[in-house]
Amino acid sequence: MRQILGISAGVVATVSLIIAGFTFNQANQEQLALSSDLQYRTRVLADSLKDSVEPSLASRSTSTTQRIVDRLSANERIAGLGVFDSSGEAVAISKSFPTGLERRTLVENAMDQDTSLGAFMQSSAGNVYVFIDVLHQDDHVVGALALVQSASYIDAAIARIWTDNALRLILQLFLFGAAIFVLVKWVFLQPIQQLSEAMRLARRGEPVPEKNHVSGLFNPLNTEISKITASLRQARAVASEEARMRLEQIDSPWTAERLKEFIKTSARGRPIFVVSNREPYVHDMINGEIKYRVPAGGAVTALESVMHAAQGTWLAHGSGTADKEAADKDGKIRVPPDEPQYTLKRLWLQKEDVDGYYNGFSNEALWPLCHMAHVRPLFRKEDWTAYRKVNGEFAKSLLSEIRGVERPLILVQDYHLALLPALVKSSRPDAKVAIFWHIPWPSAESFSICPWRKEILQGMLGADLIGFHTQQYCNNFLDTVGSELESRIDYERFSIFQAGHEAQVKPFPISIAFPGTAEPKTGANKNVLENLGIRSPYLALGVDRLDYTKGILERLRGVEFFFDKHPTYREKLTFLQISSPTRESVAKYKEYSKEVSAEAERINQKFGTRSWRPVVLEKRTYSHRELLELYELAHACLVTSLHDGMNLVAKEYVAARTKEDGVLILSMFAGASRDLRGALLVNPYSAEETADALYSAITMSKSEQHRRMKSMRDSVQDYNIYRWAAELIKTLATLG
Ligand code: ADQ
Repeated sequence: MRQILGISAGVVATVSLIIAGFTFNQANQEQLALSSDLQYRTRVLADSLKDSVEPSLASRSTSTTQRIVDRLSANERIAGLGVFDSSGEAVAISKSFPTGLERRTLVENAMDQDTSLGAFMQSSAGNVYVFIDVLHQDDHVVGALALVQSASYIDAAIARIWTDNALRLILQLFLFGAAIFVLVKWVFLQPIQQLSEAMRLARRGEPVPEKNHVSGLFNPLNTEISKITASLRQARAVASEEARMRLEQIDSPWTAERLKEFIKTSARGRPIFVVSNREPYVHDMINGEIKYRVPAGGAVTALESVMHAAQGTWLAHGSGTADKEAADKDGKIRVPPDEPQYTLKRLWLQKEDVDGYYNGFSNEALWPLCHMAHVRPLFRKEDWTAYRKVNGEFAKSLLSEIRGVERPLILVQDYHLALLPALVKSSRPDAKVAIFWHIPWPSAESFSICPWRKEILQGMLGADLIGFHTQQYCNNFLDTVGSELESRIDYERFSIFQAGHEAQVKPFPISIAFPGTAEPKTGANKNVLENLGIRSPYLALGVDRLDYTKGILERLRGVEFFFDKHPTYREKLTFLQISSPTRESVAKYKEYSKEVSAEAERINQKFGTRSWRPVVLEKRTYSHRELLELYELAHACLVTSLHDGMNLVAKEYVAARTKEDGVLILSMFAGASRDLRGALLVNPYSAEETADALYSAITMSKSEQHRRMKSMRDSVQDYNIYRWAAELIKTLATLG
């Protein structure tokens, strides 16, 4: 619309300028013509009057002259008539002679030059033409005749030209404007919109309906669009065929494309449903505009690929400030928003339920219960009630989604939804349900302190498949079930049988997208460090959510120990800790964040100099790109979690080290320590071990760095996120 208005305004301005130019010219010519005509007529009239006046002036009869003047001025075309003697004094003057004229000067000038003179002047009677003719007797100047003719009709004629043309202009503008509006809208804009819709459909491989074919001016493009659609379809078929062929080659790396093909064959068209607390796309209201973001995390990347392939439904809690506005009345929205592939169904929860279910039971009870980080779990009855209620709401929503869908495959994510598998299976035994537990599973003794342990286990055992990151967590789970419930455990098959239902327990070590999704590589930007005030030759890095399980305080003590033990490295090494704030409404997390700041400050006070801070603490969420730059610049990365299901930062660091150097210092209590054998393993509780590992990392030979890093990169590439998803789906689908 703005473009149409812009074009119309441009045309209006141009037409107005042209018409104004023409009108100006026309008015000038008309004025010139009328003026010369008046001048000519006045001169002829003056000449004829002169003959009557000259004799009376010669006889010096004032009364005769006056009579003649009165008689002659009765002519209605004459505005004034006067006779003057040789000294310029009026001898006789008509009553109607206009006042306010500079006639005397004109009269004197004419007599001095002995020639007739004329001029347009303003007078009491308006615009007039004054003509002075010199009177003679025997070739001597005896006086002058002043003839005044009204010229106001010329002004009126000019004004009429301007008004007529202005009216014509308004009419033309109106007609032009309307014509342009219609022309641009119907002839250009509408076909362009049709064209862009046709291109969008073609890009997505969907048929372009007849109504999207443009006609008229753009008609030739229809053929081109058809050709593009055909080529795209062909390219997709070839890519699909190639991917299918690659599937046969066991050694080829797992990619998003390979995963898609794999799912098509292994799921055999069975619809896939993912259920998680967190949604893959969050819509927020920012400065009055709805914007979406993708929350960080490996699981989202993997499950996104699954959803792209399966085109299923993802059910999650709608937590964004504009989630409701962005979704339809059922809470559904097609995502990714730029290129819809699957449906995200948002579930709306009451704030007090979220407090109890998420902040309370999930994060203050189950999280510390499953992590051995020596933070006491808080078991509140009301949190448990909210947890059960919300799990019930998820079940209700999911059941309504799978109504009428035969043998759906359901992937439940994480410890927020432990009760969901049994709730779903009791209504839909034909559904195949997997639950993947992203955090550790503790020992049977540790778990036994949970007042609602049996209900949680029963809920999980409703699933057909229960996945953990490591074999150790699977073992712990089997032990826990063995000591808490009446059941039969088959240690050969790693299955638990209860009332005729089998739940298989299996490790699926989660990973990252490696090789990563195509992001242009620009090389590390050293300004990043300069901006943080880091100038030391060595950089050690930590990247975590500000969570007490990540061992950030213990890591800082390890760094302190390092500088105590190796003072020569002061001012040569900086430890950069990037920590994104997390779960800020939970008291323990607020406290932890303060403690981390205080500890960093204390160490900086102890060793810092005018130009160097040993610890740089950044408390904010970094973008993927920014993290990648830091991973590329860090000589060592410290992942010293007190306990961690897997830890993706360790794998991200390894993936970023394309030159196959750098050293990973990894907690022996992180699941990743099972996969990344090239890391320097430490007990995070020992500051001395962390300090020693840091020293080894900084002094390690290039060849050893290369040997260790290469083995870790090979391992992440071999078991990347796509393989994780493929194994999970394959195992679930083959369960029946
Ligand atoms: P998390 O406890 O969140 O995940 P982790 O596996 O390390 O831990 O994943 C964190 C993700 O957040 C990484 O992708 C990392 O890049 C990103 N991240 C961390 N700090 C950041 C910051 N400051 N700015 C930006 N991004 C940041 C849980 C379990 C883990 C398990 C995963 C997946 O606790 O053990 O590996 O799920 O199953």
